[in-house]
Amino acid sequence: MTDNETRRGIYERMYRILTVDSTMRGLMMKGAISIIYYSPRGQEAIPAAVSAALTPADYITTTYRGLHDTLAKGAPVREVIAEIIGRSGGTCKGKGGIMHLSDPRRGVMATSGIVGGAIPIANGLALRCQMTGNDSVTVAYFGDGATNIGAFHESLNMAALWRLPVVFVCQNNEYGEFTPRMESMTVQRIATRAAGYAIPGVTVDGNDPDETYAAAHTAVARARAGEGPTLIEANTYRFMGHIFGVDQMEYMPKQEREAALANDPVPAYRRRLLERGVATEDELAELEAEVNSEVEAAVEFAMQSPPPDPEETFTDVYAEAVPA
Ligand SMILES: Cc1ncc(C[n+]2csc(CCOP(=O)(O)OP(=O)(O)O)c2C)c(N)n1
Ligand SMILES: [Mg+2]
Repeated sequence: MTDNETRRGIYERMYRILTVDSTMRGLMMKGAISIIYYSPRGQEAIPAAVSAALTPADYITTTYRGLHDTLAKGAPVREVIAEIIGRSGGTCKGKGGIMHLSDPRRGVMATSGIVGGAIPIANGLALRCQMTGNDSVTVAYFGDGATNIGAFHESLNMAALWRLPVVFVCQNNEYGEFTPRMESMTVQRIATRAAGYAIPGVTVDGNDPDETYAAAHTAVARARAGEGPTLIEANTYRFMGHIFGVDQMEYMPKQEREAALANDPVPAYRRRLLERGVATEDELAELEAEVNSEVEAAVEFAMQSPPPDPEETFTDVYAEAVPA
């Protein structure tokens, strides 16, 4: 059972993600910024719930569509927005952008634009923790399409064999770019792929934060106890097309998309919190007002932050040479 404080924390993360996402799209639409942007709209519940099962010392790796994962892990909104628009105040001084966003101080260790590319990196982080007796757990977030990639299968095999403290979280949004999922795989349930590696595979409604939290909590506890990895398939839907504004979503059946939009996880969870007496209308309105101000101030900070100095081109790129 998810306790009430955890639930309010999950809703706050969901609302923050929603607000940052709609703000970014708004800035693009009015021409204030010009960026490549992969909207996580519709997928808010997954990292909001998974993060509730993590500590600040735990790690994540993610993908280009990882704004929600990054914010949910606790990266500050102002530094994240500055990073996405390429400003020096960003988490990577504006040199990473959305495709390579990281914030190691908050456990956001790597973002990859290579589909499946950050999954083995999660194994590496977990291996280091295992070898040094550090009890941090690493969550690897990736999409449904990534589960067709060799790196996914190799990573599950290795993590299973070495009982690495990893939780593999597949955000199954039913599309890989413009291709419906079932045109690229034969398995109905991605979680069944775990059986090939003799690890637990769990399918959850990724739009239901309580169900997702329960599965994440079990998987994180298992990883932390040295019992090895879990594959969680969190079913959801991508509301906005692959790259925001670039594709018009003609390949997504209208009815399918409308049904998904009607099942928007953010207002649905808000209703649940009110219905179950987890929070009052006033409390939620206050929380939302605070997040709105936070995001407004973050945009101001980011827009005023200068672009990176050309001098920065060669900093943070290569590791310092280790003396022979
Ligand atoms: C190895 C590799 N192959 C192809 C691409 C091109 N590509 C970028 S995103 C994407 C779709 C991935 O779909 P999925 O894993 O479901 O993630 P989603 O975008 O739905 O979050 C593809 C094929 C890539 N970036 N890397
Ligand atoms: Mg997908």
